[in-house]
Amino acid sequence: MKLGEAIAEIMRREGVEILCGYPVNHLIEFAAAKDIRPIMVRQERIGLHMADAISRVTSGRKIGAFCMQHGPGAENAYGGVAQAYGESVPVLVVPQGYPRRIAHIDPNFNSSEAMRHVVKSAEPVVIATEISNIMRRAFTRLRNGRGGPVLVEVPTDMWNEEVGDIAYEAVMATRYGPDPAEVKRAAAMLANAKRPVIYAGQGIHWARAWGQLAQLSALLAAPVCTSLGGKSAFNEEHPLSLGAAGVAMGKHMRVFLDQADVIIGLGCSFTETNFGAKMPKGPKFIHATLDPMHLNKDVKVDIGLIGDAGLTLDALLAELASHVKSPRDPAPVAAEIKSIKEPWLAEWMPKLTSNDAPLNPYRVLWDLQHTVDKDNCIITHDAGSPRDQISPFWQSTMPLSYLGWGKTTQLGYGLGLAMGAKLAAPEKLCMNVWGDAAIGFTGMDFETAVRERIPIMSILLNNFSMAIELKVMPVSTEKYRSTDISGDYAAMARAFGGYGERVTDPSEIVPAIKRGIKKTEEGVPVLLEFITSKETQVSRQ
Ligand SMILES: Cc1ncc(C[n+]2csc(CCOP(=O)(O)OP(=O)(O)O)c2C)c(N)n1
Ligand SMILES: [Mg+2]
Repeated sequence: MKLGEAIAEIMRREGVEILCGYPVNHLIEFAAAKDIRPIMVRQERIGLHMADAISRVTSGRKIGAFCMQHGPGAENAYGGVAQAYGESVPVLVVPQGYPRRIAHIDPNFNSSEAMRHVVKSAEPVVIATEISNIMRRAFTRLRNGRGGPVLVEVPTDMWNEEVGDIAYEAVMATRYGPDPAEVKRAAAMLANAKRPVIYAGQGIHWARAWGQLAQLSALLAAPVCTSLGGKSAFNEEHPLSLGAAGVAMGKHMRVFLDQADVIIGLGCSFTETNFGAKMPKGPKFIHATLDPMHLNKDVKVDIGLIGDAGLTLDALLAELASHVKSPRDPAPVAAEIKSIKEPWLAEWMPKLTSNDAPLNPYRVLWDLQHTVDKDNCIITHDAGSPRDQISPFWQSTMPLSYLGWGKTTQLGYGLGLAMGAKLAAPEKLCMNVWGDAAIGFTGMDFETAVRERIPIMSILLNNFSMAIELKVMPVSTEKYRSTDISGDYAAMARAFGGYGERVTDPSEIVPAIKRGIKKTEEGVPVLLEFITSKETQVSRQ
């Protein structure tokens, strides 16, 4: 067997069904021969974002994979790899490498070296017959511990080297759990807390520990908030939900975090970021995370629980049973949440239901939320104001129905996520919400959605501006119009063979969404371009 065939065969045995990529990388041909569907993108970053979503939507049960050319392809892919790294998402990345003869000669881009700081591990193939060992290491890292891109670089002069027969079996995914003594301390601290708050991160999604999270909340009558990455880990329509933290959030989350005496972070890194909640100084912190490197990183913790969020929650629940005999009454906490949330929401209602034209972006997203079947959709935001306009108000109801992100915030990430989500969950309505700056980065890949038959519904909030930068760039805006942008993106979508519609009238928002959904059901990718005001108000807390 040739090296390329062996890699494709190993990927097949590992359950990889889709290889996102861009030529030249000979793995594309070897994979296609093994019935692994290649998805060809228009630029590398998008392919990584799609592979990322395949892993996310399946909680890593299906590993997303991406391959690209040596030199320009690898150089151009860097951003996508870095984004997956920032988000701790497992993705198999297989760059083609320069021929070994010149792989280490300036100025040739050497992926295993140049990407080392944005991957979980990077290994070049040096001896072809080692491929089973190399891929075993790679898949074991992809399936175990905290996620991240794992890179295997294949020098282009090696694809056809003979490796003989391979005896490769899919690797195991195993879990590890916290120190029982620390679990005991955590249970006692939680049981005695007067105002505990649960802060859930994306570790809940990877561990599929949604049920245990809900149980813990119910047992303690403890409110639950999430990071953006953890959004949808807890039903946000539940009376104990505080919503998700981002640049924007609901007032109730801020109040509860600030008044907590104990905050337990579950499956989160507590990373300090503009795109998450600022943690208060007062409370005690229990930190449950897969990665010990997270402990005491940005938040000083009192108790550390290292391990899989599901195992941690199982252990905590078992231990708590002796402290809390039956679920506590949630009514007082629920009433308090409501008493803060309702007036906050009422303050926003004029924007959420605005009849203005140009449209208010909050209104568009409010109508979207009330038109789609929320239980059967996957939605993601982008960088820019659209994120801050959707994240506090969109109440996700089902696990992984919202792909939140933002440790690093690349404009244009959302489109690839929506496309990857649709590939992994074809029965769901998959959407990305983005602004006109974001579409500038990856809009050309709407053509990929059309060509590869990936019927997503893309919601574009076009305000002909980088509105989020208006306050940052007042002089350059005034003198040079530096924050202005332009474009007719509905026309662009139609030019690519998709369904494109520009919406300017508030009464057309819902009918347009319905037309869009119908088109996706017919297999046609949709871009709804809503012409919006340069809204800059954000629910910062
Ligand atoms: C790759 C990249 N470059 C720069 C930024 C910084 N940035 C964040 S949002 C934004 C402008 C967003 O404009 P738009 O998408 O139109 O949303 P709006 O705020 O206008 O609604 C910029 C420049 C980024 N997030 N990603
Ligand atoms: Mg804009």
